[in-house]
Amino acid sequence: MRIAVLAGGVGGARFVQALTEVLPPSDVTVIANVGDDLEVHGLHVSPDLDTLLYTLAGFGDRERGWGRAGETWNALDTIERLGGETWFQLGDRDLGLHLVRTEALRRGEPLSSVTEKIARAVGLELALLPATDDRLRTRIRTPAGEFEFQEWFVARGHRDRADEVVYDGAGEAGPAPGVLEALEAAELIAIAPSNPFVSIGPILAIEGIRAAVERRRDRVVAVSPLIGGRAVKGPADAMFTSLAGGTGAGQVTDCYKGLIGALVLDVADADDAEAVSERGVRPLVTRTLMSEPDARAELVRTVLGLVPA
Ligand code: FO1
Repeated sequence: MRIAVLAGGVGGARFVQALTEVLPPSDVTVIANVGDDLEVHGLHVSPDLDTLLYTLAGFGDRERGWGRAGETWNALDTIERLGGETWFQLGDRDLGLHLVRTEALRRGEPLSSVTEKIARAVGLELALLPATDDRLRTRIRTPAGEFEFQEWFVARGHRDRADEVVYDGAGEAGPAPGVLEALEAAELIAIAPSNPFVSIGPILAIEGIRAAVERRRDRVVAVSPLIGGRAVKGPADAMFTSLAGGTGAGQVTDCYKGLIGALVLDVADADDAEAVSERGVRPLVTRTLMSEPDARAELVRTVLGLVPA
């Protein structure tokens, strides 16, 4: 079964990993967020693409959720000693990837093409596509001012209330090669349990992608990133409160208004299923915590069950 997945970093990577435990990886195309990309020490870093790459290739750091397992930090120590900026931590192993990518981008190679080469080099069999090859950057408006995504998320520890999320460049950005084709060809489009505002939002802010998802709405299923109204990790719940007015399943459904046919909810949110169906979306209730193997398998069965055999 061909499946296209819209995904952010950690939640997206775990979800795709769960899918490929059941489906042949060659059936899966991942369309990844690039809104939190940044330049660090002159290097282009694509945190969500890299979390997907590392996790799916089996060398991601499971505890941190980002970067590589068994990482060392010698370069970072040197940077610190020399008075450079160290708020965004790049490990020695991780640095190699950023060097290769940055060099290719400077030569004029598109992000999608260098990502494909890196994915093949680390042995991935699925297609990993950045949502766009164009510049798209998420910015967060807060009472303390407006910040680039990583400045808000990492440097300021996402403590400032998010009053608005801005997708800078989305209006001019086009889908990367292969993205629309994957969305058209997919028997199922899944939206991973990633943060709808900062992980999925930037992908859907690209008009061509949004329209393609909208057209296939009956075949689109989203997985809620909230369990019992709380995020497993990160600021999603706080963002739901400030940006959507609450952390219920109704608010999650509203984030994907006109775009999804079904929403997967955790059993802890079963009482909220009616808020989903009231909005014309089919609620599917199952366990969604992907750290538990049984729940992971159940989640994948539920998602794939949306497609008639
Ligand atoms: N997250 C942090 O909280 N602190 C860091 O220093 C940090 C460095 C980093 C380096 C490479 C990379 O691929 C990811 C990194 N992340 C770091 C994670 C990243 O900021 C976020 O998890 C994602 O952007 C949100 O999806």
